[in-house]
Amino acid sequence: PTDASTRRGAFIVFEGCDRAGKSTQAAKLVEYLQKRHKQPSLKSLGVGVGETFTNNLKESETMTDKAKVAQLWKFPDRTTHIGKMIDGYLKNTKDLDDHVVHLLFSANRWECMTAIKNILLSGTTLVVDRYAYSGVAFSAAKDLDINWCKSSDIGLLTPDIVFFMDLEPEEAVKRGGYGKERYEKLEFQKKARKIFLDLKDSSWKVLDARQTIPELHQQIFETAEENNLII
Ligand code: FDM
Ligand code: MG
Repeated sequence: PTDASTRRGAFIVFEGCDRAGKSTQAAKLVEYLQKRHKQPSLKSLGVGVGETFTNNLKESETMTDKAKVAQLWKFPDRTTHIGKMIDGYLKNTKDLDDHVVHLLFSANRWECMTAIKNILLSGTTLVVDRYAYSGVAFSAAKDLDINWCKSSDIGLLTPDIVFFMDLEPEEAVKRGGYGKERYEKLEFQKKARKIFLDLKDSSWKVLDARQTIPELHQQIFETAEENNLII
């Protein structure tokens, strides 16, 4: 039996190329975790055996409670000072050296590490849309040395599981095409996907992202459950 009050939250990452469905599935997983989470019953707390109680939580309390169960995060986090520099680069309003951009993406993770650690330790599960694998795949796709790319992320918290949403970039293009951001180009995405697949380790679950949204969602929560990541 698991106990939300003593157990740390799970660190779940979604990775993949653009338009593979990461954001959709990450949001659906968070919603699933929040809905399926059961409040400890009053009885189990040793109160009023045999009596009935009504749940009179206000909407605001329910929201706070949901955020305590699971939260959705995303990298790059474009809201920080570093994130704003990254955003300008991706939107082509600012040019930066490839090495500098790589280090900014990495620093954007580092600046969140204390917060992430504390949230996990408080028992909240984090579902994170992109992480250090994206950092390596997209920078190495520009022919930066792969070991140099990996080095700035050494020491970051390791995810419990990585769902890699695998989709051929040719298929991704058919999904309404890419936007206008710097990396949203077919040849570049193909290069990044190859590098992603070389980064696969034992924490990875590679999903065929051509499946429907409900099919993928089911595979994802079942896999999370099998891996004991759901409280
Ligand atoms: N990206 C994302 C990187 O190049 N390095 C990183 O470390 C991360 C987290 O940023 F093309 C790339 C991947 C993508 C772009 O990401 C913006 P979103 O998920 O589309 O916002
Ligand atoms: Mg994008």
